[in-house]
Amino acid sequence: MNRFIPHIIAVIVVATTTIIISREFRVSKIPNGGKFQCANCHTNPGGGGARNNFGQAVDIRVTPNGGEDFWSATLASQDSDGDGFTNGQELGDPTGSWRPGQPDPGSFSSVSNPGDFNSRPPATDVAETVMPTSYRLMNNYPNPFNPSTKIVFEIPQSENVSLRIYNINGELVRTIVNGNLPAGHYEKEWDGYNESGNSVTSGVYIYRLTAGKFDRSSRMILMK
Ligand SMILES: [Ca+2]
Repeated sequence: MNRFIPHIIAVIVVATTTIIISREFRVSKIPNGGKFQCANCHTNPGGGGARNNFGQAVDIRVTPNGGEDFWSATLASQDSDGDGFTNGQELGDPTGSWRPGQPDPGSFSSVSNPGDFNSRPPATDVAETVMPTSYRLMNNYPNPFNPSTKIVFEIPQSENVSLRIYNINGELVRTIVNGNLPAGHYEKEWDGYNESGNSVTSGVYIYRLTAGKFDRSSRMILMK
């Protein structure tokens, strides 16, 4: 039986080495990847296991011999975790121009995890580095919420903007924004209070953003 032990050890060593090399290879090919290591690509925060959307996109671009750069404008422009920030915005390289060996792009403190919906770059940093190219109203978060939620939107140019909350009967509950805003990325909080300063009851509410000709509404749920 003992004669099998060296073979078993050899298999374990080779397998472990392969895993470590593949991990280091992928992390080194992601801008600022060192901050989150394997958690950038895997659903398990410690690495390994199933891949998140970002990890799947990364994996497609990694060749078996490791000789190809996968980070690209295409991958940078995708929003793998659906939080309203592109992978490039989250990793500090919005255009996908960074290449391995170059200094880390962006601000290290702003780097977030493109595979985690709850990990987002600070809005102020994103607004400074990336100017939106279109009008967007993102899903509020959290949702359902209690007691407050954030509503995220982008405008590509200076515009008269209104952001208002309505109840399910279409009655105005609260005006969050009403005025001219410069182009940028915005996160506005609604604290669950109406214009009279009273806390509103649980239920479905509608937030409506108008900016120039852009007019979009979405629903959210206050659950106390
Ligand atoms: Ca994202």
